Amino acid sequence: MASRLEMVSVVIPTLNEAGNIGEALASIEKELSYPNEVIVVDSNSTDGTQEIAKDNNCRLIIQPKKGYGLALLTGMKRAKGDIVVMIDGDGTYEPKHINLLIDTMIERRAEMCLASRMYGLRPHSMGLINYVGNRLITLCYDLLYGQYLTDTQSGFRAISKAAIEKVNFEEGDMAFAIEMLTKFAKKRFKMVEVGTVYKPRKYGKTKLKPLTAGRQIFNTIFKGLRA
Ligand SMILES: Nc1nc2c(ncn2[C@@H]2O[C@H](COP(=O)(O)OP(=O)(O)O)[C@@H](O)[C@H]2O)c(=O)[nH]1
Ligand SMILES: [Mg+2]
Repeated sequence: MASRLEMVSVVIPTLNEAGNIGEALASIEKELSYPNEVIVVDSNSTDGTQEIAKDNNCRLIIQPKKGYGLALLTGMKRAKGDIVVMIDGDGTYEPKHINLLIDTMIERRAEMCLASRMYGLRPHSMGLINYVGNRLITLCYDLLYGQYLTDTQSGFRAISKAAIEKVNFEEGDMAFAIEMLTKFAKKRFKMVEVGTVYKPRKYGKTKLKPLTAGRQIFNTIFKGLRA
C-alpha cells in the first residue's frame, strides 16, 4: 500500500517564524522517508522568514492576506501530493512522527490521521487555558459529531488530498482546524489518531487569541451541524 504513494506534500503556514522555520524544515527533510515537496505559505512576514525558507529547499507561496486557515488552504490547493501533511512552522510539533502519521493513515484506510498531544497529562508547553479549552472543544465535538478524537486543535495531520478536494472550506482563521473535522465527519470520512509530543516554542510569539479563536471554533461546531 505504502509503495503506491508517489508524493507527500508538506504544507507549513508561517507568520514571523524566522527563529524556528530553518530548524523545522531541516528536521522534516531529515525525517520524511517518502518522496515529497515542502510548501511554506507565508503571510508577508517581516522578520526574514521568507528568505530562510527560500534557502532551505522548499516551495514558498506568499499569501498576503493573514489567517492560519487561509494559509493552509492556499498551500493545500497547490499541493501535488496524494497525501498532504500540515504542520506548524514554529517547531512545536515532532517531525520524527511524520512517517507514523502517514503510515497509520494508509494502513487504517483513513482519510485523515491526527497527531494528538492529549494522551496522558497536560503537556508542559500547553498553557492551562489552551488545555482546558481544547478538552472542552474536543468533548463537545466528539459528542455532537459521534467521534472519538482527543485533540481537535492539533495542527499536525496527514490528510488525503482527494478528501480535501471534496470539501468546501470557509474558515480562514484558527477555526479552520475544527471546520475540517466537522466537514470530514459529515462526509463520513474516517479519522484516526496517533500520540505525539508538544514542544515549547523556542522563538517568537503565538498568534492565537484564545477568546476570539474559542468563539469562532464553537460557532463553527454549531454551524457544521446545521449544514
Ligand atoms: N501564513 C500564516 N501563518 C500563520 C498565521 N497565523 C499563524 N500562522 C502560523 O501557523 C502556525 C500556528 O500558529 P501559532 O501562532 O503557533 O498558534 P498556536 O500553535 O495555536 O500557538 C505557526 O507556524 C504560525 O506561524 C497567518 O496569519 N498566516
Ligand atoms: Mg504554535
